[in-house]
Amino acid sequence: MNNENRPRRGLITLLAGVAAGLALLTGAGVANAENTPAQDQIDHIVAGQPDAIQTSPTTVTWRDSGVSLTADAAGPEQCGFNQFCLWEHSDFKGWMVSFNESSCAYVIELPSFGFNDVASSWVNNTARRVEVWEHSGAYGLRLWTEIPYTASRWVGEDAQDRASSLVCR
Ligand SMILES: [Ca+2]
Repeated sequence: MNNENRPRRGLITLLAGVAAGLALLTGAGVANAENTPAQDQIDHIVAGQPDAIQTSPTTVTWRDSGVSLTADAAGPEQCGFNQFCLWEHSDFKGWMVSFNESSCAYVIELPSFGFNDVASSWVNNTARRVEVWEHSGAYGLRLWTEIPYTASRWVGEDAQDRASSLVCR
């Protein structure tokens, strides 16, 4: 039974990807199209957090902290001045979450920003040293440390898809 379902699930995933591509090509004017995967993710986050607002077709911003989560920010240059950023995939691709230096006042909990256990590459454009931890509350393993004004296009097999919290030093 499970084996019979598998090809169909693959097809649905493929079609969702095609739909996302079409939505990007045609802009936001497709009123009757089903939600893109990005929009589904954004809807999910916005529904659960009053502080989070959608600020573009592919971006959620948290009003109090200025943290931003975006599906359309490939490349290390997308991480702004005085920001540090994580990407879902290696080579600065996939979803990107960006933090301002003001986020450093507390332990940053990645689950709050829809980014638990997904980070694979990063940029640190701040003068702060940023530690990245396996679990919430800076517990578990310290997966990597972001030296000021450096970047990594891949955190490595052992560290990818595990980060749950950040601490600035
Ligand atoms: Ca984790």
